Amino acid sequence: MQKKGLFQKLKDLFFGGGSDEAFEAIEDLLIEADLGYKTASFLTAELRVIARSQKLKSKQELFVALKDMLRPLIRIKPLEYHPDSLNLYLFLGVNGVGKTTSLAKLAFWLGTQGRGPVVLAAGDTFRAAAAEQLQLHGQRQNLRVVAQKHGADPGAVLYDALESAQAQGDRVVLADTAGRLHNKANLVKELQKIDKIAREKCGGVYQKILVLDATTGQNAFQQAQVFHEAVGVDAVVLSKYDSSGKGGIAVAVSRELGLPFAFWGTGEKPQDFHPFDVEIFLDGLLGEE
Ligand SMILES: Nc1nc2c(ncn2[C@@H]2O[C@H](COP(=O)(O)OP(=O)(O)OP(=O)(O)O)[C@@H](O)[C@H]2O)c(=O)[nH]1
Ligand SMILES: [Mg+2]
Repeated sequence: MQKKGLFQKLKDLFFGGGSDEAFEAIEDLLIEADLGYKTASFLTAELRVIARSQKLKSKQELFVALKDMLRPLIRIKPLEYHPDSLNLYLFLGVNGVGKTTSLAKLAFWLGTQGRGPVVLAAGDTFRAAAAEQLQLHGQRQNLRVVAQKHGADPGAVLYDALESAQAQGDRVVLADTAGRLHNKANLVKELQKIDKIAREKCGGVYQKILVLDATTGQNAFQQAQVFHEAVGVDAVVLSKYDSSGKGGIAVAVSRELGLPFAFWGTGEKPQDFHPFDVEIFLDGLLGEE
């Protein structure tokens, strides 16, 4: 992962200790790092107050202060899981963000934690070959896949998967969804139907996992807003963190929408999936001191 953190960029800047220009430059860097205008200006204003009151002058001091301010803003949440009940994780996100891959990675991760048995539900009935893609993941990990034909009702697929998991005593259902329908209103309506079935039928832990692509910047923020408003999001997976120099979008999504991050994806293989770690994240975002 070749990342140039904010601190290196800060070092490259002309820096007249504590000047207005310096704070403007910091704000620009934060915006550039995908923290969004709102969070960037909030942080810069706070940093200015702290720098004045504590008489911070050096880049090093400002860096530490910024890191201390960011730390509590990032929400993280371990995956909710109950060993004695069914655990349903419904994967949400726009097309191409990494839903299906993240779902397969979570299946693998659950296996490493001794959790399962896991069954996969091919809830993306919209995109041709989506079910086949999931079947392939199922084969590779030796997991059962519940699927129906292309164009089937995704709610019915989920219902089937839950019923068969309950009948067979499976512990986990990982359900895929379509990232794109004919339009946004359709997508929202469809998700609300799926959500209703999940709530009524699951009877155990039910978590909606939103996948956000770390490389898409501010766009990811808007996606989070749409999905959260539509059905409510319980936890976020930050995918493609390996290809992103920043991942700063996690700060804005945490602070402005209050959504917690559970995992990040660092590649295409099943094992490229890790619980979200704030310190590693901050080091990646800000760079080493
Ligand atoms: N480098 C990298 N690539 C990833 C990661 N996660 C997913 N991908 C790749 O991103 C592409 C899209 O992933 P999918 O899992 O198919 O995305 P999706 O959201 O299910 O897409 P749709 O089904 O079309 O809505 C694939 O080529 C994945 O291999 C990641 O963490 N890092
Ligand atoms: Mg998919």
